[in-house]
Amino acid sequence: MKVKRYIGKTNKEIMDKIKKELGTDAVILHTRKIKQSGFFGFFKKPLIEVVAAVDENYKLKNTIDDRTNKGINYYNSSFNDEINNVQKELNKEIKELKQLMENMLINAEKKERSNLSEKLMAYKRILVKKGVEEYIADEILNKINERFNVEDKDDKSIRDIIRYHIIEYLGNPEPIDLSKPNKIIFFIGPTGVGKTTTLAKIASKICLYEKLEVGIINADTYRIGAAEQIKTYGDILSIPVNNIYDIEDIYKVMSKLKDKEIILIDTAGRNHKDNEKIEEIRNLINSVNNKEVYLVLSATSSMDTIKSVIDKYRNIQEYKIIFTKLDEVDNLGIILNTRYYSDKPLSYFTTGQNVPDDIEIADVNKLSKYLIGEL
Ligand SMILES: Nc1nc2c(ncn2[C@@H]2O[C@H](COP(=O)(O)OP(=O)(O)OP(=O)(O)O)[C@@H](O)[C@H]2O)c(=O)[nH]1
Ligand SMILES: [Mg+2]
Repeated sequence: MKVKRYIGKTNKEIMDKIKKELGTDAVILHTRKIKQSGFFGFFKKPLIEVVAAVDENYKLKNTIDDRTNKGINYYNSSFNDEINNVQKELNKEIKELKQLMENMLINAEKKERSNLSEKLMAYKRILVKKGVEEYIADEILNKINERFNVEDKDDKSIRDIIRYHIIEYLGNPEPIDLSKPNKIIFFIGPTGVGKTTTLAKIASKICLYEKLEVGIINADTYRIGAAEQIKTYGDILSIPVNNIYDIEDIYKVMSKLKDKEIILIDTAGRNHKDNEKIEEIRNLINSVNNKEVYLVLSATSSMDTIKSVIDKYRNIQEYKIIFTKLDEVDNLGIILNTRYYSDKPLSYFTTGQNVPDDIEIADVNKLSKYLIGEL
């Protein structure tokens, strides 16, 4: 340490000197005023004494500290990067763990709610594999679980119990009621599901086996070729086919067909997203009495599509469901799902392109066997 004494008249004068000699790192240790000696000194301004010091190692230390700080900062920044990475990893793991725990809780809750015995769980797996939605399988099996002591039953009894329940859920099939005369039957539904083919199958069955007088109205004048397609069927079956272009045409055509006991009306395939066209069909249906409406759905559709079709046709209050193209799919669970979702009766299943053979009244018994893996 270097210590030095300075005397001057003003603080500024002394400070400038200290700065010059000791540098800006100097510190003031002590100051005092000194009276000047002698008689004349009494009238003079006192002088100022300042003792200043500087630590000669200070500069070196500062330089070292500076470098050390930089080192620490560098170390800190790479350390911080590492911490950030670890933090990110941890956050990711925490998120995954949270998800895992939530799933475990949901599963535990489900299990608690369903509390299915292993025997019923095995059937749940079969039903789901056959395309039945999980919540529907759960509902059916939970009901059984609540009512029966499944543990003391053999396999056959359990299978029967489940099958009877599925049959109940599928409901009784409701084909066309031919006991009342002058019926008007509408076939509606999305494009390409098999409305015209199904109408032709039903028309020929009624002609051939029921010996009833049948007339056909084609309201599908929208698609080129549709009129020809149905006219061809009409010609083969010797059934008159009349086209209608708007709702007023139906009055005239109906009077022409006044002697027919059954009138089948084919409608244009409507994109279920086209509300206006569905409204047109609804108006046509509402314009007549003594009718039955069949919504034709293809088993090859996805459940989401079927749900949205059913939602769009909700303003048509009474209808029954025909499922087509069963021959093209493996998972017939979609039929049980649709029945559950729409709460509308099933009527016919179609199983191929052959007219009139590939159609049957919806066989819920056979379907129930299939759904539990017996067929
Ligand atoms: N595999 C199979 N094909 C079928 C069945 N029913 C109808 N089809 C076929 O499906 C296609 C469409 O049948 P259409 O009867 O013209 O269908 P649509 O609903 O009238 O069609 P649009 O009038 O265009 O809306 C044709 O190739 C039919 O042969 C069925 O049960 N199984
Ligand atoms: Mg058609």
